[in-house]
Amino acid sequence: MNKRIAIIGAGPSGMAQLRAFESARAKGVDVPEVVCFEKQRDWGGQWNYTWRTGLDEYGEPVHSSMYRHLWSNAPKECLEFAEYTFDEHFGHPVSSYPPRQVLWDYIQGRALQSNVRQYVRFETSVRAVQYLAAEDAFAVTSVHLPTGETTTDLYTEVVVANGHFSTPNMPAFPGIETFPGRICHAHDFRGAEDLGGKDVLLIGSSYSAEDIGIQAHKMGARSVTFSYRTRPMGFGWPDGARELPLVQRFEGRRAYFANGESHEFDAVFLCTGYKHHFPFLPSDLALKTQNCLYPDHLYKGVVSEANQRLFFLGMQDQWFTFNMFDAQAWYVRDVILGQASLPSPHQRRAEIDTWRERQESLSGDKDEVQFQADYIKDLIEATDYPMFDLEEVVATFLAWQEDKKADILRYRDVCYRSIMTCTLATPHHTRWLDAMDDSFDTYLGPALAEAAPR
Ligand code: FAD
Ligand code: NA7
Repeated sequence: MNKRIAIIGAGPSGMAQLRAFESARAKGVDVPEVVCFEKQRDWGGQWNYTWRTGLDEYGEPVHSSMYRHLWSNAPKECLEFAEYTFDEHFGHPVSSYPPRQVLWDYIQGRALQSNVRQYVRFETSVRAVQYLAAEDAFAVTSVHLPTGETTTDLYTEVVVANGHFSTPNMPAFPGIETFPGRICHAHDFRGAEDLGGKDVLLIGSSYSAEDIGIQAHKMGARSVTFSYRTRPMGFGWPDGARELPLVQRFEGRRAYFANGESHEFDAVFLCTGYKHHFPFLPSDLALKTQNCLYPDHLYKGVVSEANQRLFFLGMQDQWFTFNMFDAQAWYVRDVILGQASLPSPHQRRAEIDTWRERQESLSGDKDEVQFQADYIKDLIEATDYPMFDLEEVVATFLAWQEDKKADILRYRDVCYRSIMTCTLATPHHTRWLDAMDDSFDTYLGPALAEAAPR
């Protein structure tokens, strides 16, 4: 059969894949049919905020884990696309840590520019992918959610881009069922407005705990307690915030910690991470991995070892995001189009092993971010995606880490220089701690918002 490509998910990774094919088409390459399935009404993945939690209006698990007033948690200069810059999108410098809606607009701007929306089947959820050896193709079954109509079509290649920060890892703690207040996973957190004057407990010591904790502080929580399993985050927390070792048990409102302390709380947030979840894939094709920098069984981090026509985007733990997804999507495109050839399965396995051995030896942030930069460099060298100064991005990530250590409440007020255009970000008109209205128009200012592409 003729080549036909299915992309599952139109978040930043799936959109990068669409853009990659479109960029080849613009250069005169004969691109096969591409269909992108997106279960939400709009694209943008995590960045497409919803007030809903649990199930959506069609009974589908709600995808996005972002909350209403989320701002970028790393400098935008680290995630900038190499071939569609912030300058090009906004026409003027903006701050280094835009709110969610502004970054959503940026991702969207590039996709609209390349006219790829036509390839997306919205409100269409992929239910099953089955490899048919006789046809050497995949049967992809999807459901159009508003009508309930199911369709099965054959595709020669499948690109899985469904994200991996949506299915909560939900540990239990003895006695937690007796806690009378609000308990939810970070996935279901939508805002801290109701936490004013409250005592808040966050279990976990990574990005979600840190960010929801300082959001609770910003919104006037009386106290914020972080509870860690392995090690504390160690930032200079403001008055009223502290880190304690892991909760051992609950008795009603009271939590008992491993160091013998106990305290009463009004709300508990399980910031305990996520599981990679592929309900539409049979077990022999599904990726089984922890959240790590180099998941096993993926050559170049994207080509499935189980089937070389099956690809996964964005499955890594993420220092880099949008530009890493681009590098992956460009490489996957070239493999599909035959512009990049795959070595033998044995050689692919050996290369996976080499990366994974290096992953085992990593110690600390500097090693980790350098590892991911080297991984991206390896991908870009195999494609025509514009190479950018990855060492500068590493330096910016490390500076960001220092900013957080210096002041966890004010790091978002720091400005960085674009690695792509050298433009220096402008300070936001309101410092993050005081910025309560982070709508698109207020962020950009009315005149600039008018001028910016939507
Ligand atoms: P996603 O964004 O998760 O998109 C996956 C898409 O697949 C979704 O649109 C979903 O609806 C669709 N989908 C899933 N299953 C199906 C199906 N069966 N059928 C059809 N469609 C399906 N990154 C940053 O760079 N900066 C940040 O500040 C930042 N903050 C974050 C905060 C939170 C709370 C979280 C959870 C993540 C954050 N990230 C951040 C990382 C974020 O994951 C990436 O920026 C990016 O969204 C990942 O893109 P993706 O396309 O791989 O996955
Ligand atoms: P992460 O970065 O995967 O971190 C998960 C955290 O949860 C981490 O601190 C874990 O502790 C902790 N964890 C996991 N299981 C448990 C149990 N059973 N008990 C206590 N603590 C536990 O997930 P995040 O949600 O913070 O971040 C994911 C993305 O969302 C990220 O890209 C951000 O940009 C936003 P550990 O250190 O393993 O002991």
